Amino acid sequence: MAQAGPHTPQVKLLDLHPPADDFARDVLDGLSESPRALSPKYFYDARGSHLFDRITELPEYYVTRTELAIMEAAMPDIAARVGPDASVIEFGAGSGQKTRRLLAGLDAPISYVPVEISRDHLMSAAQAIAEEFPDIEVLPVCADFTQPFNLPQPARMPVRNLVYFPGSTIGNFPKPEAIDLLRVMYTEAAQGGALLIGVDLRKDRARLEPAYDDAAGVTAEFNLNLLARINRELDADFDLDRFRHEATWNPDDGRIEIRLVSMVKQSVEIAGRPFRFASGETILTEYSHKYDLGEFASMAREAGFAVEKVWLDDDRLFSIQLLTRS
Ligand code: AVI
Repeated sequence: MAQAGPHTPQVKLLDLHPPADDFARDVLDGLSESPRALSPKYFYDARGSHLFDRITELPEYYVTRTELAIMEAAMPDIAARVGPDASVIEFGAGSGQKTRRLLAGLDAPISYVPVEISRDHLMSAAQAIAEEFPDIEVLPVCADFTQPFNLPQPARMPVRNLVYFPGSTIGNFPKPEAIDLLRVMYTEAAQGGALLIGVDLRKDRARLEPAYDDAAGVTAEFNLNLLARINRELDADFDLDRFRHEATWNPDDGRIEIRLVSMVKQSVEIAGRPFRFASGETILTEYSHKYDLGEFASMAREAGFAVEKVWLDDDRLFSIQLLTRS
């Protein structure tokens, strides 16, 4: 966590004590299912987070740079539509460029409320933002944002809440869960509030698959790190050379599906329990849904939102959308 110096604004944590993940239980259960599956939330240990940062800079991974470019061009319009004295509630602790661009570009936002389950990550990100934006009250909340939660009260009353969910992370949730999450955002936006969300769009297989299976092998390493993490934390003996990364576009369900494929018939031991893999057997590790604009608008509508404005890049790869409570 960042150390507070003599001139560093203090940020006050609202700790809602989310229940800790049970990594061991989830891994043993997920690998006992048919087909086998592991949650993508477990990608992000220290090594996985570092690998994800590298993914965002890959030439094939258009997502991050396209969203930033849209944001850059749209910022004056976003600021005009949101208006002055908003409270920005970010789902996830963003200390990245997008959050900074938003806070710098809005008209005098009064508070910034990052909501994140990892306390350490939350506090270091919140402290960094507080140092950079001394005029914005930073009020971190430690909570599981998939469930409704209480918001802290800023010292000054905001005109409206702006929930912020960039990166197309919404795409990593199965569709019914994505709609449930939009409903939580609707609740947190409160009366008169809005949601600013990054949504990746449907496009050709030829563009999508390399974005999730890059030539340098960083996404493969990111996926395989999940097995390395199980080895490190759960006393397991996965041989990483006997599994390979696979990313395939499923046009029917509109999603990239990421798996680990056992390259041989093999047995692996995890916390004393044997797991037998046939040659070619897979472990599903992630979905990354891509939506068309009409499909996402109807999901938003199911959660109570109306689409006020969509900003796109020239190639229509990605969208930033402003949804308002209807
Ligand atoms: C975090 N999330 C939006 C990424 C995505 O594009 O679905 C995760 C990712 N997985 C592999 N590459 C990127």
